[in-house]
Formats: sequence, C-alpha cells, structure tokens
Amino acid sequence: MAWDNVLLEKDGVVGVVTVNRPKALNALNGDTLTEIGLAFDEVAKDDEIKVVILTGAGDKAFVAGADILSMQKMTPMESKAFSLLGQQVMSKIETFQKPVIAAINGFTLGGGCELAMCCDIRIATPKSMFGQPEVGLGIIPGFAGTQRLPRLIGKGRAKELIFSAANINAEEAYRIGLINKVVEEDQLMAEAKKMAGKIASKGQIAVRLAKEAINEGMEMDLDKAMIHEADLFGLCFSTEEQREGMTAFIEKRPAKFTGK
Ligand code: DAK
Repeated sequence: MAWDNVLLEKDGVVGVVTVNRPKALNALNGDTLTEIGLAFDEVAKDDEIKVVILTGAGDKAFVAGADILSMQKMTPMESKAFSLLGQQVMSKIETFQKPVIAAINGFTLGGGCELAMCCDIRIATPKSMFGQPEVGLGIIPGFAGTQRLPRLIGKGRAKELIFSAANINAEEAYRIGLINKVVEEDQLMAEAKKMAGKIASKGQIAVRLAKEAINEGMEMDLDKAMIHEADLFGLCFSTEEQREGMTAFIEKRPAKFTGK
C-alpha cells in the first residue's frame, strides 16, 4: 500500500513501513506523520503481520528530523497541533501490539531520533548518525525526546546530547545503548527481517504482554511493576499459546503457536 510519503509492504509475517521522502531526507511534516499513523492502523488490522520494520527510503537517512521548512512559520497553535500529532503517532508505535524494529541507515536526527526511540529495537548501519539538534534551532525536542532519551541512555548522557546538539555515530550510539546492533549496509534489511522472523516464531501474545510489562513497568515503582508483571504472567495462562508452548517442550517438539 502507498500513500504520498509512506509505503507499506508485506513480506510474509513482516510488515515494512517506509518513510518515503528521500529528497527531504525523510523529514517529518504533518502529512508524513499522519500517513505513518495510517500505515500502522493498516498493520494492526492484518493478522498475518506479526512484526513491523520501520525504515527510511534512500541511502542517506532514516529520518533527518521534523520538517524544518514546514515548522518555520508555524503559529504557536499550529506548532502545538503538530507536536500533539507527532506525540500521538509516536505513542501509537511505542504501545503498538506488535513489536516494531527500526532499520536505520543514515541520519537519525531530532524527530527522527525520537521516532526511532519509539520502536522496540533499533538496528543501524555504521554510517548512521544520531542526535537531537533542536537547541541549535532555538527549540527543544517536541516529540518526547526529552523524556524517552534519558529513559534509554540515562539522564547525564541525554542532557549532554540534547544540550550540545552534537551528533554521534553508530559505534557511539551502540556503546551508550541508544541502538541494539550495528550491521553492514547491505545486511540491514536481512538482519532486521531475521530478527523479526525470530520474534514472530514465538508466542505472539506472550511477546505482546512482555512489551506491555516492560513499557508500563518502567513508569511504575518496582513493587507496583512486579504486581503488574504477575498479573500479565497470570494472563498468559489463559492462552492456547501457553498450553502449546509447554506441551511442545515436554513432547520435545517445536511449538506451533497460533496467536490465541
Ligand atoms: N527538514 C526539512 N528538510 C530537510 C531536513 C529537515 N529536517 N533535513 C534535510 N532536509 C532537506 C534539505 O533541506 C535538502 O533539501 P534541498 O535543499 O535539496 O531542497 C535535502 O533534505 C538534502 O539535505 P542536505 O542538502 O542538507 O544534505 P547534507 O547531506 O548536506 O546534510 C544533514 C544532511 C542531515 C546534516 C542536513 O540536511 C541537516 O542538518 N538537516 C537538518 C537536521 C536537523 O536539524 N534535524 C532536526 C530538525 S528539528 C516540536 C515537534 C518536533 C520537533 C520539535 C518541536 N513541537 C511542535 C514542539 C522536532 C524538531 C526537529 O526534528
């Protein structure tokens, strides 16, 4: 499926959402954000798709940020609406019921870095560059970068990156835990699909509940988070997947999960 700025393709159990504005380094304007949201709505409806890969078109950028051209003359009310749209789309991805892998090849700046941080797992190529350049434009990150970056890499490192507006390369991003893996450019999609396939072969309800336990638990104190985990653990025992997973182990055969 294709919109003006976003593509949705399907490869077996994997849905690939591509931000497709390579001439503007896939920068996020309002239409692009809306279309990303629409693509994820389509994926949500497709039971065959178990894992999503989010990537950027071309060989230069994942997403080089929010679209500066479209932001330049925004009124305060327009910029508030833009910020709310971006936050809504990014929250949709973060809480999406299927795991989302960001396949990153190139510039991942500002809103692009914020978009990548909403994904569950980030795989990047060696030439990728990461940063939050907003203070250099006289603004602060507006798609929750001030919140997600410190949660991912810690307060001190997040402050250093945001205050200095410095870009870091993939090696440094890997070292500080901003990304999960670095692979050669020609291996990026293969590696992302390999990881997606591995996740798709497991109990999908269990993967979904594990995502919920991690995301929601990180926002609670430990005692409450452990009770939440216990509740979700209990919920697993209402699924066919739990019965199949454990029976398959006992019968020494691979499990056949049905998503039920
Ligand atoms: N917006 C619009 N166009 C962009 C763009 C961007 N972020 N990044 C690149 N482009 C466009 C360039 O203008 C150029 O267009 P043409 O001149 O060809 O028409 C084309 O993409 C190719 O870029 P360059 O010619 O500049 O390519 P280079 O290889 O020389 O440089 C670069 C690549 C990534 C270093 C450079 O393009 C660059 O510095 N881009 C800007 C990166 C940046 O500052 N990104 C952060 C944007 S600010 C908020 C909501 C959201 C946000 C904040 C608040 N609320 C509403 C509260 C988020 C803010 C941001 O993300």
